[in-house]
Amino acid sequence: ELYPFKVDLENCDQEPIRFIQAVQAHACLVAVDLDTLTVRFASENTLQHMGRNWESILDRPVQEVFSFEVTAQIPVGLNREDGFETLNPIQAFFTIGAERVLKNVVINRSGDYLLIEVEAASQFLHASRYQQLLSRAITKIQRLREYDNLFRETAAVLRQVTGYDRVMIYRFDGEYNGEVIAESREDHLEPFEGLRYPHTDIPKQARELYLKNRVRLISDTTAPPSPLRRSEQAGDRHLDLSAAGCRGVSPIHLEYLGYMGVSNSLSVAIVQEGKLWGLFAMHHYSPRFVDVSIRNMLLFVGQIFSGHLSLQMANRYRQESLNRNLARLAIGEMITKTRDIFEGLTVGTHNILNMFQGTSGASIQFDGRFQAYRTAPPQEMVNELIEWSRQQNELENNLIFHHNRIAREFPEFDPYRDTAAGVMIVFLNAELTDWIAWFRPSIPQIINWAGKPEKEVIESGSGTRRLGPRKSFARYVETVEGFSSPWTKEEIDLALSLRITVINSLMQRYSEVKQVNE
Ligand code: BLA
Repeated sequence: ELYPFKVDLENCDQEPIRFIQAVQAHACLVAVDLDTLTVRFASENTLQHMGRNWESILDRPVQEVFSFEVTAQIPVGLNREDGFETLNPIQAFFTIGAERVLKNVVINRSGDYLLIEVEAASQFLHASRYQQLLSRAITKIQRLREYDNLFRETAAVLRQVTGYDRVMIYRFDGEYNGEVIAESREDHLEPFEGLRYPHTDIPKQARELYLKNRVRLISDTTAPPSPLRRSEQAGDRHLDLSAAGCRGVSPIHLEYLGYMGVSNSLSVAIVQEGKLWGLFAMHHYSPRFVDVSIRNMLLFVGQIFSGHLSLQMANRYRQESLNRNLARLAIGEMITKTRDIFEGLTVGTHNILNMFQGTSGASIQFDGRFQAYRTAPPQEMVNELIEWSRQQNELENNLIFHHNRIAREFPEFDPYRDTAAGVMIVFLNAELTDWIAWFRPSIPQIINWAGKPEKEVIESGSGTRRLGPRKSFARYVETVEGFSSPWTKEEIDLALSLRITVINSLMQRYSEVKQVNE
């Protein structure tokens, strides 16, 4: 069976997509057992891509199936533990019918097997043209100095060099929900920029695959996949296709692309510090095959982009932390000058209401006095929250509490979630009776989705009914609703250093008062 796992919207994070025993039509796959160097798996479409039907190559030694250009790349006596790297692609001729055809061969290792893929080699891609495209993309990216332009310009240059209809920069947040932060598209296409999508649209196991295999081509969403056939000698373990570019695509994802009207999708992982930061996500509205050399080029451009991004982020971080420290010091001076913590924290150009992006309100409790600013929830509610937060173990350094969806932990806050979905509290004294609290609104969610919310159920081939996109959309709203933007580590650190500044300014004030009295 092609898809032994029945996938629906509830279980798609469990779907073993590495083990889908089929390949996409644009390539064929042959798996060679490392111990015996014989073929144990072959996709049904080998005839079309390498001129031999799958029955005739199963259980044959690899030298009988591939020419010397290919077999020369396979080291003799390769062990399970050994690393394996060929320079992919290998160009080799195959006799297909009456013709000799030049093909690209890609070899990867999968446990005890070598996965050998054979696919078309683009005749139009001359080395000089390739060089030109690559250098254009890289020069452009490296010239970009403004963090904000980086994304839009990169999308534009990628579309220019690849000819895709739509190129998006898709960025993940801390929970792996995603946002299209920039795009370049054909004029007649509907814009996706600014749209957010739930983490369930790219399930965990799919995201993990991107760390191993950073380019994913889905060449034609309408082409029937080619099933993998196995030799009797292969046992009954499924072959792990993680490393294969032509790995068959999850039926639910094909359905999803279908709703978007997309025929082809190419994505490239952007990795920062070992974690998936985002994707270059490209769509084409007709099927198209992209040569492996171009895919490798995009992989490389992705790496350059990623390096440039780290650099820009570090610059931006340095600038921001400078600004933050200036703001903190200005607040400290204002407390000293006004001799009033309430005024000092709130009246100056720099104040606690503009210190953190997106602050909707704040409250201060000091020395038995309480003040609320802007849209802070009512005093008695805030007091209850403070009381509750004091008992939380996760009170960092015993001084700070923060949450970006407080109503989930403390349901009494549910009525205030539009303006106070997120909260950060910093306690000023060890008794936890004096504090500053910041509130953040929930992030407005754009009610638009890649699926079609109006479609309720989908009739699948076998007569079983699957949950359609509306259900997924409802879940999307549920997963993203009621969150504020997260409190970052830098913001938490800033709140803690503000605390020290406030205490120092207060001490300075008391010592002055003391001096005057003496
Ligand atoms: C994979 N889902 C993906 C990928 C993207 C998205 C980019 C990577 C593969 C690709 O490039 O097509 C999602 N694509 C998007 C989003 C946009 C886009 C959000 O262009 C926005 C503009 N997907 C679902 C649900 C399930 C699901 C509900 O929406 C599960 C029930 C599964 N998505 C799913 C799977 C994959 C995937 C299994 C991996 C496909 C593969 O690599 O084989």
